[in-house]
Amino acid sequence: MSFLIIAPGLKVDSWIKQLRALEPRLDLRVWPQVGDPDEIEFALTWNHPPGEFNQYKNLKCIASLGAGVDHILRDPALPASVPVTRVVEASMAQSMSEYILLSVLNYCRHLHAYHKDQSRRKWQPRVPLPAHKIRIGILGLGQLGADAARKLCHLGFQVGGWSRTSRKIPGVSTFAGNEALDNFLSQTNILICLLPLTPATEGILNLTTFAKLPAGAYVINAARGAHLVEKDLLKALETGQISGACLDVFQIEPLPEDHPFWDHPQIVVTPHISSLTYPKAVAPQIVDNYNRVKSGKAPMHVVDIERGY
Ligand code: NDP
Ligand code: OXD
Repeated sequence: MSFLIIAPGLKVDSWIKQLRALEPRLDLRVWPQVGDPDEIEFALTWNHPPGEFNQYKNLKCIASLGAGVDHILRDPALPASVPVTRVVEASMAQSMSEYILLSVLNYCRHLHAYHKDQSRRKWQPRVPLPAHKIRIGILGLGQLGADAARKLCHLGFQVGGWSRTSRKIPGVSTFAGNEALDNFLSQTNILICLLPLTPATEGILNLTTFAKLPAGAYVINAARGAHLVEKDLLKALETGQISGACLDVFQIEPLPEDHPFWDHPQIVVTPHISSLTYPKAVAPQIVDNYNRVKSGKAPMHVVDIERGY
């Protein structure tokens, strides 16, 4: 049973090293050196070329190299009967929570402004926004959102979270479904997007959503670039409805050199690093799934293709 890594543009040396360390006899191939396509039964992938999977007629599992699967499900020619899995890993939730805490505290303690002051040798103290007065709203209460919610609660913030189905997290006010969205937004000073990208969530960070937040709210998007209507954010910043944003993901990545976000004084840009997939941490669950599939068992962490996550 051959294992194919198909991740155009990504360095996969450390994946190969970790996979081989766990399974020395793995018949591992790296796209485009595929060999006989009929031998490929397991594919580990990130941003595969659309239609690619159709030539592997014995494929039994398509494994995302990350937590998100939008890069797989957007393929209109995706074979319908092959299970798609994703990464679920505690270290990814920890890493994302660190990024969220950093961004929230950066905003509340005005660090972004102090960086600018420092470059001008300007001494200008600002009053911090106290955690207990700030209401944070997290879109998405899954592996990542729930962890961030818990950690923000520990710091003393008022935390709310929105999900598709109803969730319970101690100390967090939870909201479920589209009918609860407006109420959730009206109570949110810092809006954090940790949703999967699906037809239902694409473009959710738009002018209509921003208008439902209290004036001057802050936005953090660490999910997918297509959640944000970028021109709407620029408009909302101009009117003051949104006071600033921290963005890790973009419609086009890498963010084009001439993109207005780069120079915007109220936007913090990071290059899709909020939670990286570390091969050493994740290879065991990939190999475990490979072995499950090999012995005829269903893989773990299968996504619902219809639902989109
Ligand atoms: P999960 O699948 O564990 O959680 C998704 C959450 O979103 C769930 O709470 C789900 O609701 C909610 N949700 C989905 N659709 C809707 C909807 N239509 N309305 C309301 N809520 C909805 O995902 P993760 O937490 O593991 O990851 C989230 C995303 O983060 C990934 O899909 C990926 O795109 C992104 N990501 C970004 C990274 C980066 O470096 N920037 C790194 C890793 C992930 P319910 O609980 O009811 O199912
Ligand atoms: C992921 C990501 O989905 O890194 O894991 O974006």
